[in-house]
Amino acid sequence: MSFCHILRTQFVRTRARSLCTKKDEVKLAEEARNEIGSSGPTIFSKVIDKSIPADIIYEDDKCLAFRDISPQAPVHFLVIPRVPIPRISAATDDDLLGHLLVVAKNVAKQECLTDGYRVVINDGRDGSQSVYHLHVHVLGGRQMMWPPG
Ligand code: DGP
Repeated sequence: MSFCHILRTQFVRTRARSLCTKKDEVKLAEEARNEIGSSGPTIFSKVIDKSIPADIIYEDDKCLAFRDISPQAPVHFLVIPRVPIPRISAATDDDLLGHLLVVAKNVAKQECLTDGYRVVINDGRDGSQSVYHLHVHVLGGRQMMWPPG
């Protein structure tokens, strides 16, 4: 780890302590670690290469969908590209983003979410992203509230 990375980690931790609750601090520290490693593999690379178990409910040559390990709704799955794009703001203007949404819609139908569902992409610190491998959340099976927290 370079000196700059250590400084950045300290900065994020200090900011977390002054602004946030303990729970937020833990999340920000985790994010800092992920951000430092954002050009490298995340836990989702291990889901893709199947070196860790996941409940995969759809896959094709560009992406896969699997159930979230910490579901926030009766149905909660993630759609991720096979290529490790760290976050949506780092994505290029190709058709991959559209494909992820098409797959999200098709798998939502497969999961019988006929009364609707929510599609979420968290980006970066303010978006509360914790895993720096682009992922589309699909949540359904209960009434969603607005505005989100
Ligand atoms: P986000 O905060 O938007 O970066 O969401 C990351 C999501 O990833 C979070 O809802 C929990 C989920 N997640 C993290 N690690 C794993 C894992 O190893 N397996 C599965 N299935 N989901 C994971």
